[in-house]
Amino acid sequence: MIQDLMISKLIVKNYFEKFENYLDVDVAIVGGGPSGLVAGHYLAKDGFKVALFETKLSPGGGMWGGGMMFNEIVLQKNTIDILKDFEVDLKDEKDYYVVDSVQMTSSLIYKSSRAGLKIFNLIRVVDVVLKDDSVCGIVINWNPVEYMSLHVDPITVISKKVLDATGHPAELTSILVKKANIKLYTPSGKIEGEKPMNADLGEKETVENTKEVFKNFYVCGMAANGVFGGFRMGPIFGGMLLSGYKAYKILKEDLRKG
Ligand code: 48H
Repeated sequence: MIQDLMISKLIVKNYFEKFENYLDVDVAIVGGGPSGLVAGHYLAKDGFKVALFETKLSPGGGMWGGGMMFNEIVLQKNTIDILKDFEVDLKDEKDYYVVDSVQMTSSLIYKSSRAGLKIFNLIRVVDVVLKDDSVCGIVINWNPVEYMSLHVDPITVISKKVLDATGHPAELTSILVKKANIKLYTPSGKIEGEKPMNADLGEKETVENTKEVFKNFYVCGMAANGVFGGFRMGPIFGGMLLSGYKAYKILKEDLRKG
């Protein structure tokens, strides 16, 4: 006979074991779009302790919907190594690959989770922990609490590094700039703001702009372009994967330096 009480106990026990273990991590990734998932996948695969917090029910960000809800993803050929790691079916279209967006997105989630990335959905990151002019954690709350503006205090996750992968709004960097009187490592010291559409420049800039933007605080994907003033690129996703991969490489090196 199935025991109702046991089902509840197993959910609660396993969730809280996982949650408690991931309150102190090497990297806290904020946002589960393509760039954050790719960064998390490779970091976890290398043995780092990484938690990804996604405010929505489903991670995947802007990848599910392809372009204008046509659920196909276009990627440049230089993403082949990453695409192979995620084992997706590629349609070869001369200079590009095309992948079904549902397969691509679910593979990013599945493979990163299998690699050891701990994904916490329905949790919104609402602040950073700042000590001695250095970011050393994030502040989290349940999405519905934030959504309904309930007066419930959040809790803290301690992390050696924080990666803002929140997409176009660069939400966490905005919070950091608004609340702490600090200068970012951008030309103006502030958020430069995303530029209009230019797929070619936008794709290059996404990778270039993936870097540390404040002590222990990094940006990738569209957040990187928003923060450093890059162009948007529309529905092409190579730059997002390559940005996530670059974030992984930088974070790995910086974590090893200590
Ligand atoms: C927890 C949060 C919070 C928060 C946001 O937008 P994304 O898909 O991000 P990227 O940068 O990996 O990919 C961008 C791509 O999807 C895109 O929009 C492109 C290529 N646009 C080009 C163009 O020209 O329009 O994912 C970000 C994720 C989302 O799932 C959010 O729900 C989540 O971050 N998020 N999670 N706490 N405070 N803010």
